Amino acid sequence: MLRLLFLSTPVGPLGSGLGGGVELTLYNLAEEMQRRGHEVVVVAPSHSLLSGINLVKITGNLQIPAQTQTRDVPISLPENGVLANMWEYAHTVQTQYDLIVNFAFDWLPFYLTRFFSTPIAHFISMGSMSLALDHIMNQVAETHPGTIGVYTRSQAETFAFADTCEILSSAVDLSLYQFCAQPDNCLAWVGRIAPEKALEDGVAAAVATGIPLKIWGKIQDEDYWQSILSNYPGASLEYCGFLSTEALGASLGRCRALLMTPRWIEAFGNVAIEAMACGVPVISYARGGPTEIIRQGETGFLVPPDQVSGLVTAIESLDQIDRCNCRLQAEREYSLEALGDRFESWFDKIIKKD
Ligand code: HBI
Repeated sequence: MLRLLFLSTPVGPLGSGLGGGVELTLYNLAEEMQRRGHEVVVVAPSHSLLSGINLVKITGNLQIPAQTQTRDVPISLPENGVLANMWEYAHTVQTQYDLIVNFAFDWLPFYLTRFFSTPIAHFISMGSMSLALDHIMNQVAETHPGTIGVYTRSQAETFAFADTCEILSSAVDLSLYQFCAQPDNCLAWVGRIAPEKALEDGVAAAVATGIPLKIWGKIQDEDYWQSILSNYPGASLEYCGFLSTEALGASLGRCRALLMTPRWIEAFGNVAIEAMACGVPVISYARGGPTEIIRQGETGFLVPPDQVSGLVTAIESLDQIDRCNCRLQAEREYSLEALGDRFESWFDKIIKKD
Protein backbone atom coordinates (compact mmCIF):
# COMPACT_ATOMS: atom_id res chain seq x y z
CA MET A 1 0.00 0.00 0.00
CA LEU A 2 1.51 3.34 -1.02
CA ARG A 3 0.81 6.77 0.45
CA LEU A 4 0.56 9.00 -2.65
CA LEU A 5 0.41 12.81 -2.82
CA PHE A 6 -0.84 14.11 -6.20
CA LEU A 7 -0.09 17.76 -7.06
CA SER A 8 -2.47 19.05 -9.69
CA THR A 9 -2.05 21.55 -12.53
CA PRO A 10 -2.02 25.19 -11.33
CA VAL A 11 -3.83 26.61 -14.38
CA GLY A 12 -7.30 26.03 -13.02
CA PRO A 13 -9.37 24.29 -10.36
CA LEU A 14 -9.99 20.58 -10.95
CA GLY A 15 -13.39 20.26 -12.63
CA SER A 16 -13.10 23.61 -14.42
CA GLY A 17 -11.86 22.13 -17.70
CA LEU A 18 -9.01 24.67 -17.82
CA GLY A 19 -6.61 21.84 -17.08
CA GLY A 20 -7.75 19.93 -20.15
CA GLY A 21 -6.91 16.22 -20.40
CA VAL A 22 -4.64 16.22 -17.38
CA GLU A 23 -7.68 16.79 -15.13
CA LEU A 24 -9.19 13.55 -16.44
CA THR A 25 -5.90 11.66 -16.09
CA LEU A 26 -5.39 12.82 -12.51
CA TYR A 27 -8.93 11.94 -11.49
CA ASN A 28 -8.92 8.53 -13.20
CA LEU A 29 -5.55 7.64 -11.69
CA ALA A 30 -6.56 8.74 -8.20
CA GLU A 31 -9.73 6.65 -8.46
CA GLU A 32 -7.85 3.58 -9.69
CA MET A 33 -5.03 3.84 -7.11
CA GLN A 34 -7.59 4.20 -4.32
CA ARG A 35 -9.49 1.16 -5.69
CA ARG A 36 -6.24 -0.80 -5.45
CA GLY A 37 -5.94 0.10 -1.76
CA HIS A 38 -3.39 2.90 -1.96
CA GLU A 39 -3.92 6.10 0.03
CA VAL A 40 -4.30 9.13 -2.29
CA VAL A 41 -4.40 12.82 -1.35
CA VAL A 42 -4.79 15.44 -4.12
CA VAL A 43 -3.47 19.01 -3.73
CA ALA A 44 -5.22 21.44 -6.09
CA PRO A 45 -6.28 25.11 -6.45
CA SER A 46 -9.25 26.28 -4.37
CA HIS A 47 -12.71 25.71 -5.92
CA SER A 48 -11.47 22.31 -7.21
CA LEU A 49 -14.13 19.61 -7.19
CA LEU A 50 -13.18 15.98 -6.68
CA SER A 51 -15.73 13.41 -5.53
CA GLY A 52 -14.57 10.51 -3.41
CA ILE A 53 -10.93 11.55 -3.21
CA ASN A 54 -9.15 13.36 -0.33
CA LEU A 55 -8.60 16.91 -1.57
CA VAL A 56 -6.42 19.69 -0.09
CA LYS A 57 -7.42 23.05 -1.60
CA ILE A 58 -4.73 25.73 -1.85
CA THR A 59 -5.40 29.42 -2.40
CA GLY A 60 -3.40 31.68 -4.69
CA ASN A 61 -3.33 33.08 -8.20
CA LEU A 62 -3.52 30.68 -11.14
CA GLN A 63 -0.45 30.03 -13.31
CA ILE A 64 -0.33 31.29 -16.90
CA PRO A 65 -1.02 28.36 -19.32
CA ALA A 66 2.32 27.36 -20.84
CA GLN A 67 0.92 27.03 -24.36
CA THR A 68 0.02 30.72 -24.49
CA GLN A 69 3.70 31.64 -24.14
CA THR A 70 6.42 31.59 -26.81
CA ARG A 71 9.43 29.26 -26.56
CA ASP A 72 11.94 31.83 -25.34
CA VAL A 73 9.92 33.54 -22.62
CA PRO A 74 11.42 33.61 -19.10
CA ILE A 75 9.60 31.65 -16.38
CA SER A 76 6.95 33.82 -14.75
CA LEU A 77 5.17 33.34 -11.42
CA PRO A 78 2.24 35.54 -10.35
CA GLU A 79 2.36 37.16 -6.91
CA ASN A 80 0.95 34.74 -4.32
CA GLY A 81 0.97 32.03 -6.99
CA VAL A 82 -1.02 28.88 -6.27
CA LEU A 83 1.78 26.75 -7.77
CA ALA A 84 4.32 27.98 -5.19
CA ASN A 85 1.75 27.65 -2.40
CA MET A 86 0.90 24.06 -3.45
CA TRP A 87 4.58 23.07 -3.41
CA GLU A 88 5.20 24.80 -0.09
CA TYR A 89 2.39 22.66 1.34
CA ALA A 90 3.90 19.51 -0.26
CA HIS A 91 7.27 20.30 1.30
CA THR A 92 5.77 20.53 4.80
CA VAL A 93 3.92 17.18 4.55
CA GLN A 94 6.31 15.18 2.34
CA THR A 95 7.51 12.77 5.05
CA GLN A 96 3.93 11.45 5.40
CA TYR A 97 4.07 10.06 1.82
CA ASP A 98 6.00 7.39 -0.07
CA LEU A 99 5.75 9.26 -3.39
CA ILE A 100 4.76 12.68 -4.68
CA VAL A 101 3.24 12.75 -8.20
CA ASN A 102 3.50 16.06 -10.05
CA PHE A 103 0.88 16.82 -12.73
CA ALA A 104 1.96 20.43 -13.35
CA PHE A 105 3.66 21.30 -16.61
CA ASP A 106 5.72 23.98 -14.90
CA TRP A 107 9.28 24.95 -14.05
CA LEU A 108 8.96 25.17 -10.25
CA PRO A 109 8.20 21.50 -9.38
CA PHE A 110 11.18 20.37 -11.44
CA TYR A 111 13.49 22.95 -9.83
CA LEU A 112 12.33 21.99 -6.31
CA THR A 113 12.85 18.25 -6.90
CA ARG A 114 16.48 18.43 -5.68
CA PHE A 115 15.36 19.89 -2.32
CA PHE A 116 12.75 17.19 -1.53
CA SER A 117 13.51 14.03 0.46
CA THR A 118 10.40 12.18 -0.72
CA PRO A 119 10.78 10.94 -4.34
CA ILE A 120 8.79 12.81 -7.00
CA ALA A 121 7.27 11.27 -10.16
CA HIS A 122 6.69 13.93 -12.81
CA PHE A 123 3.82 13.18 -15.22
CA ILE A 124 4.08 15.71 -18.05
CA SER A 125 0.98 16.21 -20.18
CA MET A 126 2.23 18.20 -23.21
CA GLY A 127 5.09 18.18 -25.67
CA SER A 128 8.07 20.54 -25.50
CA MET A 129 6.85 24.09 -24.83
CA SER A 130 9.79 26.35 -23.92
CA LEU A 131 13.57 26.49 -23.60
CA ALA A 132 13.47 27.12 -19.83
CA LEU A 133 11.11 24.19 -19.23
CA ASP A 134 13.11 21.88 -21.51
CA HIS A 135 16.29 22.80 -19.61
CA ILE A 136 14.95 22.13 -16.13
CA MET A 137 13.19 18.92 -17.24
CA ASN A 138 16.44 17.75 -18.81
CA GLN A 139 18.24 18.37 -15.52
CA VAL A 140 15.74 16.22 -13.62
CA ALA A 141 15.95 13.54 -16.33
CA GLU A 142 19.71 13.42 -15.63
CA THR A 143 19.75 13.73 -11.83
CA HIS A 144 16.62 11.60 -11.24
CA PRO A 145 16.51 9.21 -14.23
CA GLY A 146 13.22 7.40 -14.86
CA THR A 147 11.11 9.90 -12.91
CA ILE A 148 9.51 11.62 -15.94
CA GLY A 149 6.40 10.00 -17.41
CA VAL A 150 4.50 10.92 -20.59
CA TYR A 151 1.38 9.83 -22.48
CA THR A 152 2.97 8.81 -25.80
CA ARG A 153 6.20 8.16 -27.67
CA SER A 154 5.56 11.06 -30.09
CA GLN A 155 5.17 13.39 -27.09
CA ALA A 156 8.40 12.05 -25.54
CA GLU A 157 10.26 12.63 -28.78
CA THR A 158 9.71 16.38 -28.55
CA PHE A 159 12.20 16.30 -25.62
CA ALA A 160 15.96 15.56 -25.61
CA PHE A 161 15.40 13.08 -22.76
CA ALA A 162 12.86 10.99 -24.73
CA ASP A 163 14.65 7.70 -24.07
CA THR A 164 14.38 8.03 -20.28
CA CYS A 165 10.63 8.72 -20.35
CA GLU A 166 8.13 6.19 -19.05
CA ILE A 167 5.37 5.85 -21.70
CA LEU A 168 2.08 5.61 -19.74
CA SER A 169 -0.63 6.14 -22.36
CA SER A 170 -4.02 7.10 -20.88
CA ALA A 171 -7.44 5.64 -19.97
CA VAL A 172 -11.10 6.32 -19.40
CA ASP A 173 -13.62 4.92 -16.92
CA LEU A 174 -15.40 2.78 -19.53
CA SER A 175 -18.49 2.42 -17.31
CA LEU A 176 -19.26 6.12 -17.89
CA TYR A 177 -19.47 5.83 -21.69
CA GLN A 178 -22.49 4.31 -23.45
CA PHE A 179 -21.93 2.51 -26.75
CA CYS A 180 -24.23 3.75 -29.55
CA ALA A 181 -24.63 1.68 -32.72
CA GLN A 182 -26.99 4.00 -34.64
CA PRO A 183 -25.80 7.63 -34.46
CA ASP A 184 -27.67 10.76 -35.56
CA ASN A 185 -26.45 12.62 -38.64
CA CYS A 186 -23.98 14.88 -36.83
CA LEU A 187 -20.24 15.17 -36.20
CA ALA A 188 -18.49 15.97 -32.91
CA TRP A 189 -15.61 18.20 -31.88
CA VAL A 190 -14.50 18.02 -28.23
CA GLY A 191 -11.73 19.96 -26.47
CA ARG A 192 -10.57 23.23 -24.98
CA ILE A 193 -11.67 25.92 -27.42
CA ALA A 194 -8.29 27.57 -28.02
CA PRO A 195 -6.07 28.23 -31.06
CA GLU A 196 -3.79 25.20 -30.59
CA LYS A 197 -6.84 22.94 -31.07
CA ALA A 198 -7.79 24.53 -34.44
CA LEU A 199 -11.58 24.15 -34.09
CA GLU A 200 -11.87 26.28 -37.26
CA ASP A 201 -10.68 23.31 -39.34
CA GLY A 202 -13.33 21.07 -37.81
CA VAL A 203 -15.98 23.66 -38.61
CA ALA A 204 -14.69 24.05 -42.19
CA ALA A 205 -14.81 20.27 -42.75
CA ALA A 206 -18.33 19.96 -41.32
CA VAL A 207 -19.54 22.88 -43.47
CA ALA A 208 -17.98 21.26 -46.57
CA THR A 209 -19.88 18.00 -45.93
CA GLY A 210 -23.13 19.74 -44.88
CA ILE A 211 -23.26 17.61 -41.70
CA PRO A 212 -24.13 19.50 -38.48
CA LEU A 213 -21.29 19.81 -35.95
CA LYS A 214 -21.76 19.50 -32.18
CA ILE A 215 -19.05 21.18 -30.10
CA TRP A 216 -18.24 20.30 -26.48
CA GLY A 217 -15.54 21.92 -24.35
CA LYS A 218 -14.45 24.82 -22.22
CA ILE A 219 -14.28 28.14 -24.13
CA GLN A 220 -10.77 29.04 -23.01
CA ASP A 221 -10.29 31.82 -25.58
CA GLU A 222 -13.52 33.82 -26.08
CA ASP A 223 -12.15 36.03 -28.90
CA TYR A 224 -11.01 32.93 -30.78
CA TRP A 225 -14.48 31.37 -30.39
CA GLN A 226 -16.20 34.56 -31.59
CA SER A 227 -13.91 34.74 -34.63
CA ILE A 228 -14.94 31.22 -35.65
CA LEU A 229 -18.65 32.07 -35.30
CA SER A 230 -18.26 35.23 -37.40
CA ASN A 231 -16.18 33.44 -40.08
CA TYR A 232 -18.82 30.71 -40.54
CA PRO A 233 -22.15 32.55 -40.14
CA GLY A 234 -24.24 29.93 -41.98
CA ALA A 235 -22.61 26.87 -40.40
CA SER A 236 -24.83 24.32 -38.63
CA LEU A 237 -23.00 24.41 -35.27
CA GLU A 238 -24.34 23.58 -31.85
CA TYR A 239 -22.24 24.55 -28.80
CA CYS A 240 -23.09 21.93 -26.16
CA GLY A 241 -21.02 23.38 -23.29
CA PHE A 242 -18.37 21.82 -21.06
CA LEU A 243 -20.02 18.70 -19.61
CA SER A 244 -19.17 16.33 -16.78
CA THR A 245 -17.65 13.04 -17.97
CA GLU A 246 -20.92 11.24 -17.29
CA ALA A 247 -22.99 13.73 -19.33
CA LEU A 248 -20.49 13.72 -22.22
CA GLY A 249 -20.41 9.90 -22.15
CA ALA A 250 -24.19 9.87 -22.55
CA SER A 251 -24.32 12.18 -25.59
CA LEU A 252 -21.04 11.89 -27.53
CA GLY A 253 -22.05 8.43 -28.75
CA ARG A 254 -24.88 9.84 -30.87
CA CYS A 255 -22.33 11.34 -33.31
CA ARG A 256 -21.07 9.72 -36.51
CA ALA A 257 -17.44 10.66 -35.84
CA LEU A 258 -15.19 12.83 -33.69
CA LEU A 259 -13.04 15.36 -35.54
CA MET A 260 -9.60 16.11 -33.98
CA THR A 261 -7.69 19.00 -35.55
CA PRO A 262 -4.62 19.60 -33.35
CA ARG A 263 -2.34 22.41 -34.54
CA TRP A 264 0.23 21.37 -31.91
CA ILE A 265 1.78 17.96 -31.09
CA GLU A 266 -1.24 16.60 -29.15
CA ALA A 267 0.41 14.75 -26.26
CA PHE A 268 -2.37 12.17 -26.19
CA GLY A 269 -5.87 13.37 -27.03
CA ASN A 270 -8.05 11.92 -24.27
CA VAL A 271 -11.15 12.91 -26.24
CA ALA A 272 -10.17 10.25 -28.82
CA ILE A 273 -10.55 7.38 -26.35
CA GLU A 274 -13.68 8.95 -24.85
CA ALA A 275 -15.22 8.87 -28.33
CA MET A 276 -14.04 5.33 -29.05
CA ALA A 277 -15.52 4.18 -25.74
CA CYS A 278 -18.90 5.33 -27.14
CA GLY A 279 -18.28 3.52 -30.46
CA VAL A 280 -17.49 6.79 -32.24
CA PRO A 281 -14.75 6.62 -34.91
CA VAL A 282 -12.04 9.29 -34.69
CA ILE A 283 -10.85 11.37 -37.65
CA SER A 284 -7.68 13.25 -36.74
CA TYR A 285 -4.72 15.09 -38.19
CA ALA A 286 -1.75 12.68 -38.15
CA ARG A 287 0.02 14.67 -35.42
CA GLY A 288 1.07 13.51 -31.95
CA GLY A 289 -0.92 11.13 -29.75
CA PRO A 290 -3.76 10.31 -32.16
CA THR A 291 -1.19 8.67 -34.50
CA GLU A 292 -0.59 6.09 -31.75
CA ILE A 293 -4.28 5.60 -30.95
CA ILE A 294 -6.25 5.44 -34.21
CA ARG A 295 -6.12 2.26 -36.29
CA GLN A 296 -6.33 3.52 -39.90
CA GLY A 297 -9.62 2.48 -41.52
CA GLU A 298 -10.55 0.31 -38.54
CA THR A 299 -11.29 2.69 -35.65
CA GLY A 300 -10.90 5.96 -37.53
CA PHE A 301 -8.78 7.86 -40.02
CA LEU A 302 -5.50 9.77 -39.78
CA VAL A 303 -5.29 12.53 -42.37
CA PRO A 304 -2.39 14.80 -43.46
CA PRO A 305 -2.03 17.61 -40.89
CA ASP A 306 -3.84 20.90 -41.58
CA GLN A 307 -5.56 19.52 -44.70
CA VAL A 308 -9.31 20.18 -44.33
CA SER A 309 -9.86 18.29 -47.59
CA GLY A 310 -8.40 15.19 -45.92
CA LEU A 311 -10.94 15.50 -43.12
CA VAL A 312 -13.74 15.74 -45.71
CA THR A 313 -12.56 12.61 -47.56
CA ALA A 314 -12.42 10.71 -44.27
CA ILE A 315 -15.92 11.85 -43.25
CA GLU A 316 -17.20 10.54 -46.58
CA SER A 317 -15.55 7.14 -45.88
CA LEU A 318 -17.12 6.63 -42.42
CA ASP A 319 -19.37 3.78 -43.57
CA GLN A 320 -16.19 1.62 -43.80
CA ILE A 321 -15.88 1.67 -40.00
CA ASP A 322 -17.55 -0.86 -37.69
CA ARG A 323 -18.34 1.13 -34.55
CA CYS A 324 -17.97 -2.00 -32.39
CA ASN A 325 -14.23 -2.00 -33.17
CA CYS A 326 -13.92 1.45 -31.59
CA ARG A 327 -15.46 0.29 -28.29
CA LEU A 328 -13.40 -2.93 -28.39
CA GLN A 329 -10.11 -1.05 -28.78
CA ALA A 330 -11.04 1.24 -25.88
CA GLU A 331 -11.77 -1.81 -23.68
CA ARG A 332 -8.56 -3.57 -24.63
CA GLU A 333 -6.08 -0.70 -24.39
CA TYR A 334 -7.59 2.16 -22.40
CA SER A 335 -9.26 0.67 -19.32
CA LEU A 336 -8.55 2.01 -15.83
CA GLU A 337 -7.07 -1.35 -14.86
CA ALA A 338 -4.51 -1.14 -17.67
CA LEU A 339 -3.67 2.43 -16.60
CA GLY A 340 -3.29 1.36 -12.96
CA ASP A 341 -0.88 -1.42 -13.92
CA ARG A 342 1.30 0.95 -15.96
CA PHE A 343 1.48 3.66 -13.28
CA GLU A 344 1.89 1.20 -10.38
CA SER A 345 4.92 -0.42 -11.99
CA TRP A 346 6.40 3.04 -12.74
CA PHE A 347 5.88 4.15 -9.13
CA ASP A 348 7.45 0.94 -7.81
CA LYS A 349 10.54 1.46 -9.99
CA ILE A 350 10.99 5.03 -8.69
CA ILE A 351 10.50 4.11 -5.02
CA LYS A 352 12.86 1.14 -5.25
CA LYS A 353 15.57 3.33 -6.85
CA ASP A 354 15.25 5.99 -4.16
N1 HBI B 1 0.29 25.37 -18.36
N2 HBI B 1 1.74 26.49 -16.89
C1 HBI B 1 0.97 25.41 -17.20
N3 HBI B 1 0.89 24.39 -16.31
C2 HBI B 1 0.12 23.28 -16.56
O1 HBI B 1 0.07 22.36 -15.73
C3 HBI B 1 -0.61 23.22 -17.78
C4 HBI B 1 -0.51 24.30 -18.66
N4 HBI B 1 -1.19 24.28 -19.81
C5 HBI B 1 -2.08 23.19 -20.20
C6 HBI B 1 -2.14 22.13 -19.21
N5 HBI B 1 -1.41 22.14 -18.08
C7 HBI B 1 -3.05 20.97 -19.48
O2 HBI B 1 -4.28 21.50 -19.96
C8 HBI B 1 -2.51 20.08 -20.57
O3 HBI B 1 -1.25 19.69 -20.15
C9 HBI B 1 -3.39 18.89 -20.75
